[in-house]
Amino acid sequence: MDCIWDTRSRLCFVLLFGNLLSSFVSVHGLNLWPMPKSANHGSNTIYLSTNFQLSTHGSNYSDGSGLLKEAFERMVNLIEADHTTNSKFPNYSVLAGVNVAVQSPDDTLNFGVDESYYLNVPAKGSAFYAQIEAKTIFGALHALETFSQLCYFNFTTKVVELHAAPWTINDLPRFPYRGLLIDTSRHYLPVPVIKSVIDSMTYSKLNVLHWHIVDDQSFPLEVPSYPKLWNGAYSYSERYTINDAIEIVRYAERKGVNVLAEIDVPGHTLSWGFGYPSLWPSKSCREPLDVSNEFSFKVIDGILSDFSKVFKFKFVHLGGDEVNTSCWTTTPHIKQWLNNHHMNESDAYRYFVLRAQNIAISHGYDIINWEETFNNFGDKLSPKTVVHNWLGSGVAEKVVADGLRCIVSNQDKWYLDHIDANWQGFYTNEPLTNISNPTQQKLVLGGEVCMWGEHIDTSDIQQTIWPRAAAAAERLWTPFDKLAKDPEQVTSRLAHFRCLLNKRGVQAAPLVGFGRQVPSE
Ligand code: CP6
Repeated sequence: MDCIWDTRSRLCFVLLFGNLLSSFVSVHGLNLWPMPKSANHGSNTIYLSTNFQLSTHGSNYSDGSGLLKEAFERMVNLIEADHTTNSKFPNYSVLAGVNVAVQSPDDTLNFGVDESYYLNVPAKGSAFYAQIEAKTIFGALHALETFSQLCYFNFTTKVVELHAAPWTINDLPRFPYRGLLIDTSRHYLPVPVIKSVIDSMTYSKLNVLHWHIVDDQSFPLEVPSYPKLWNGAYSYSERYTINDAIEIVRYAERKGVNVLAEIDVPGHTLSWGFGYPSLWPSKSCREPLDVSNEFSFKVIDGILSDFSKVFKFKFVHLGGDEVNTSCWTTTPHIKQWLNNHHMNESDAYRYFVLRAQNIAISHGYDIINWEETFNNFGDKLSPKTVVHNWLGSGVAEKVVADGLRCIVSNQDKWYLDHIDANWQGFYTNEPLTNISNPTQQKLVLGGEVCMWGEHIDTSDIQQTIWPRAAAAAERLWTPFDKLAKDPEQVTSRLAHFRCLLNKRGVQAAPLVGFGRQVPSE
């Protein structure tokens, strides 16, 4: 029985009805999340061997770093195949293992890596194997996740069952960029918490962790080039060493998750000045960064130089949002500088953002900037810019019409800190709204749900992210024509996925009525 039988739900009768229905027609394995591009199945039940094996016959991938072996062992743990004590099933119905054939020997992750996979689970044979085929190891990791969602531990017979075999699944993501933002400036998040967020992302095939590292409130990350930036940490211990950052990136990449680092400039930078007060316009007016001071750009250059050794993702995020330039016009030496350079406030904002872009490009990055940069001077942005929407709907169509790339995070739908926003809104947010030209559609790289940190911390981050982020994850993964038009059609499948998250130790909240989501009456 699935745990969607949620006695805390105020709308429990709705789920109860759905659950009674689904218990009559329930076929374990039809609850895949996100839904694959194509999935065909039969009606046989097979049983996983107590000695379930990984083989790599036909693979060009050597797994020198042990990434596949590790992923396989994680998967075996998740499905509790190691709890199996029953081996009294006829050989022809016992699945001996999974064979993984990967075409590319390369295991470096980056933007646009091929994530497609083919998964076949036969219904019978003798000592038979499930077959995974993928272009890259990262497609194979998604296939193992899908395989795990086909498996059920039967507590009566004490065996892992796989229902509705044979299965043939062909799958690939609709969008290459499927992100989740975390914010470690407003509340520090310990390294193990960040790792657990990364783990949970892989369950719904999200592939970019956008790390909003620093902001006004605190500067937790060590920057070797400018070590005093760290003085802006909340406390002695609420810090990340550069080795912590390396460890987080390594951990994420081994699971197919890219880490997008952000330094938000020139606004949102108050904490930078605790170590280097000359970055503040004045002691009493402390952000944005002093545009008249060459040191501001030297520090950005130092940070991005250090970043380029740690954060290997194609993109770095340079923020650029919510810039209030009043400190620039009220501080005499900056006002003078503006006059000397014949700039007004908006000229200076543009000058700052474009200079920061050039620094990032000099370190080999493409840039992501929040949408205000596009709204104010889109025609001046580098062609290497990806515009990150957040203010509302409608900007993506303008960005791609101008030939720039875009990521969608409109706050009316995809801001997780809006705790009254329900999963249905997350599910129905369509990144390609009003974009019908195929060339322009390709410029929408995907989207991202944002878990801003002002009002959450370690104690409740996971229950605030999940299950709503999973609703967005299906929107970003599953082909448009396979997405439910009415989100209520996926309620029981999402409820099932949220229970799976719980079972795996992720504190995902119920779909309705408790904690983060108030049912709309
Ligand atoms: N911090 C930064 C934030 C926000 C943004 N940038 C934000 C603004 C409005 C809402 C939520 C978050 N907290 N650096 C905007 C991109 Cl509603």
